[in-house]
Amino acid sequence: MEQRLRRATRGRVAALATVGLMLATGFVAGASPVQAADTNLVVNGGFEDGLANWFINNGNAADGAQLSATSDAFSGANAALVTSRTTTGSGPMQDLTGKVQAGQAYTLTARIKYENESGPATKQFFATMHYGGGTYTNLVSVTATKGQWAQFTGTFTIPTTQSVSTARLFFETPWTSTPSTDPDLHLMDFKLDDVSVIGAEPPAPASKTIEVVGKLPGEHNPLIGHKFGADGFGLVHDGRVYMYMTNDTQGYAPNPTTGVSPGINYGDINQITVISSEDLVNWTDHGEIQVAGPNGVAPFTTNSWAPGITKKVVNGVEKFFLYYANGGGSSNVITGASPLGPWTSERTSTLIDGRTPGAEAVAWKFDPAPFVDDDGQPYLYFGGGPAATSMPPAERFNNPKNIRSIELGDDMVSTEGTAAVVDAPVAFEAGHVFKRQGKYYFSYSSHFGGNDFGGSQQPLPGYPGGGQIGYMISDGPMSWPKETYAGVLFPNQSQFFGAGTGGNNHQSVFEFGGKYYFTYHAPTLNKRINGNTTQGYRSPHIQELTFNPDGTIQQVVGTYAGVDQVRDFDPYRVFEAETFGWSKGVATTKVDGNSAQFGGAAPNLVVRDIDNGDWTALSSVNFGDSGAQRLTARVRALAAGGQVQVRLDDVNGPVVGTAAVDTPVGQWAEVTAELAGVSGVHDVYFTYTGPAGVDLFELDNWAFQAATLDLPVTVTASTRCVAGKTYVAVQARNDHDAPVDITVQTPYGERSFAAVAPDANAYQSFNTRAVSVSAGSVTVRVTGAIGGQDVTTVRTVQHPAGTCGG
Ligand SMILES: [Ca+2]
Ligand SMILES: [Ca+2]
Ligand SMILES: [Ca+2]
Repeated sequence: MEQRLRRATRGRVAALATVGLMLATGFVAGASPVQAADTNLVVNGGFEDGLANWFINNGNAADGAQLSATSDAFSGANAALVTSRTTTGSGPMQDLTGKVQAGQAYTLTARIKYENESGPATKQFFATMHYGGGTYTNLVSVTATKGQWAQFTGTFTIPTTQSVSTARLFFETPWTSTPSTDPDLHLMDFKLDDVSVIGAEPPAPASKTIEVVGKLPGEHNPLIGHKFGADGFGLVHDGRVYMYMTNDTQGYAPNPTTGVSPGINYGDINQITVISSEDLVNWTDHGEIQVAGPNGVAPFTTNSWAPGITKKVVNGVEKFFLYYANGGGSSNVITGASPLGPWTSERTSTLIDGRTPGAEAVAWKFDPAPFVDDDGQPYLYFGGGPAATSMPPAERFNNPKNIRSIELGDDMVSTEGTAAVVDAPVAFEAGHVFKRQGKYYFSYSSHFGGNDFGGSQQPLPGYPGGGQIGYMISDGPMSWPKETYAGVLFPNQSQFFGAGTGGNNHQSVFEFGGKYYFTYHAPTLNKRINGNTTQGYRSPHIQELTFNPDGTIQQVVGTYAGVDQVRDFDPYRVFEAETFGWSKGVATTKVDGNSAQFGGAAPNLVVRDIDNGDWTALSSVNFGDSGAQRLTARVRALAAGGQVQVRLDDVNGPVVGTAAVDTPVGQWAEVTAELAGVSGVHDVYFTYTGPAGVDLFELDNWAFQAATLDLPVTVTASTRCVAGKTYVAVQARNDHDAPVDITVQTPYGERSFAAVAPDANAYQSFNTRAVSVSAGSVTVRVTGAIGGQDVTTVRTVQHPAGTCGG
């Protein structure tokens, strides 16, 4: 095998010497390649879909170059053209992460051409894999003749010891440290076409499904048990609370054998997770927004941490502005047409960075939190990290002045003026502002001391200790002198949740239904998976926030119990199956098409990884007095013999209805369960059964149908003869426990009775004006209320034939 690792700097020279020895063969051959299936791992290798799936090598900041489509193709209508190369590594790149495997052999082919007039007569090119960090391996080489398409053909075997958690293929010219000294030789434009990497089929991705019950029945924290989410930021809109979170699940990779994931790597995270609820206990999973990265809404950003969101009417249109940290170096914003998107980027560069006036001295220009004042003026709070070394150690520790406030433009995607210092004591990060009764509240996370903050120090009396949420109260949104400090609003979460749950925190505050709520995170789900040795995967929590008469905040106590459910769940509608109070053993995935519940452009998810014994549950569902008669589920069967069972109040409670998932495998269809005895308020458990060891089905949405409400009434109809004419007599007895209105209708007349008392009769005898009548029908219409709901019951009964004749 001829794999060569090269460091971007030192190691690379030695590696290239070895590459040089291989040039005679034109490619790098594996000694005994593993026999591979005939699968091409490269997508759009012929560039016939333009630049889809391709991007310019952005492995280091200096690799900037331009990638465009060109009609000068080796085959088909398109090829790729790379121009404005600044390093030898500047070239077209495709991410093969998750596709290539260690120990496997692959065959690589591609066509390449350069034409620069002042370039050399021949030029060597490499196909190279970037395995992350400084690890690059040249895979295949070709020496091209100027103006002619040259062909890469070679095999390479990935060493069994090579980590492939990052594997990005790109094309380049041989490395040299200062290519700008001879750009004609090193930095020529080139064209690429017909790229293929053929080998073993990509491995099935390892399951990320969380098998433990991460949110215990009856408890309301963490908010969800089937995935992680950090730095939650609450937004209230149209009677729902939306929570936007750093997608901690993105890099979660539990070992298939041990179940333990490597520690969280924030560099993996470029998505924001969204969940929402109208009751603060049952949460709907809206999936992830692909914010950053090559395929992100804002592809000029790399990461999306610590979201902050607000809404504002701009030019007559209500829009949603989602701010996020692009790593530690900058902050950015994307725009949503609704809280669930669709999302667009109005900017082509980051919103907050080193050029932002007043932010120059901020070490970490991250954690952006928006706030729109009552007069419509928007503000952004951001910043954190080490204090300036120019300060005396005590000041660096106690008043690091590392957080800023700045006015946003009316468009919400620009800043105005100069950022002002927020002099928050012992500040670290996570600034956030809300307003209550004319006062502004700034909360933030405090630092843990150490070299970044002037070494070992004692906080001033009353100042927060490490990893706490402190707060300040001010009369102005841009005025935060240290004197506005008001205390610690939340101690470190490990005080409440114990070993393995420490670390820094990130909070938000929102008002919902007249109460204030405090959001924070804690790795409590991680702890339920792995015990006290957690790997840093955080989960969202909410507690109520209460105030003293003087406006100060009562210190929040973190609990698994969480907050009260603010309203019962309404089952009589279509609602997404990805809505849980609690769950076990399931995962969710985004599917094509819109949400049946949220409509518009809202994403839709389905519940997957449903095995025998898995379940999902809803808290405090109100079926009303008359109850539900049927459950409808939209399902896609994946195996024969699956069932959805409906149980009340406990996962082992009696089954009150069963839907057989007997629909064609692989197709979406509706199944129903007839229900018995489901009325009043209950927790509802959907328990899933079927053959063991296979995924049974996927679930999209549910709907309960209310039982038909009926007012009890006893109707009799008879005929009799009076003075030579036949009469039809109708009697209706009110069997309900409250008065009802009764209307009796016959072909011979109609009569209404108001407020017929319980057990009383409405009676009317109608003259047919005929000697004889044949049998016919009469209609009795009863209106009243059942459980506060207006109900009309209609009864049609037969009367017999009647005659006065002999
Ligand atoms: Ca082509
Ligand atoms: Ca499962
Ligand atoms: Ca759904």
